[in-house]
Amino acid sequence: LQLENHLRQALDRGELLLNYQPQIDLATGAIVGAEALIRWQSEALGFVPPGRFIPIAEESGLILPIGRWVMRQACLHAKAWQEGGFPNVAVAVNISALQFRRDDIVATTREILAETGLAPEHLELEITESLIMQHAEDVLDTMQRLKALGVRLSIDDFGTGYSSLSYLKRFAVDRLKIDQSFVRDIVEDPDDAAIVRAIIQMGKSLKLDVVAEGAESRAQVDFLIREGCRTAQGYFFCPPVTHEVFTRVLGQGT
Ligand code: G
Ligand code: G
Ligand code: MN
Ligand code: NA
Repeated sequence: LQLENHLRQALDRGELLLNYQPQIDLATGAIVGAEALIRWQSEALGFVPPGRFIPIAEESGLILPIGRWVMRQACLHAKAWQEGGFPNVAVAVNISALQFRRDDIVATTREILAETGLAPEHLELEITESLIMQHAEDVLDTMQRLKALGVRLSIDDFGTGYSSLSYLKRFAVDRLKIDQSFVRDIVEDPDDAAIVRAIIQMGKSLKLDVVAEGAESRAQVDFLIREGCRTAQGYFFCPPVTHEVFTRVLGQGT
């Protein structure tokens, strides 16, 4: 409850900020996007990791105002990258299941795009495979209305749930993000290698872009390139960094 009370004030106090992790086109080495990851530097509690406060934000409903702030801030930053000479860098935002079901996410997204002037194709919404697996009709309907706005949809933590192929087609998603738990051991573990290979192939057949998460070593990246994965993010390339640092990294072209 103490954490919840502090979190309630964190937005007003300006204690939340976004970090960005570059997404790399494996064929060219170019930065093609960035995932926004929230950080909380609390005056009272010090640094609180998102793994601790996001669940509380979800239980308390605070994820709704926080989620809107994240999306607005990410769109403003992406707009700044584009005006700074990087017209093709998109931003990906994590969306909680609660935002998806409880907030009018379609209206929120439309308003924020209008307000910030970001082109919809430069905004990607990451939803988890577990949300999709609940396969409620209204989730499907919301996804189709978001697609109609022109934003991109990706499935986060892909491989940890059991979404069927027919589903993936029906849902009109653009990208699959291979969960980092599979990428971690691709070099040593033949089962994980087989899973990652299968997801990449599935992406090709269904014409979905595939992003590998959590790439930490040259050997993992080589494996991904060999198997035809298009895009990756991970400590091997760059950890999540502040907006200022990300802008500098963009300028260096790595
Ligand atoms: O960033 P890591 O940096 O520790 O993030 C931990 C977890 O928090 C991840 O599962 C990530 O998806 C989630 N997360 C990070 N930022 C956000 C956010 O803005 N909104 C939501 N809903 N989850 C986030
Ligand atoms: O759940 P989601 O995929 O949104 O969360 C991404 C999480 O992975 C964040 O906590 C982010 O900081 C973390 N992350 C990013 N790159 C790497 C990496 O190379 N290795 C590991 N272990 N974690 C990473
Ligand atoms: Mn994510
Ligand atoms: Na993930």
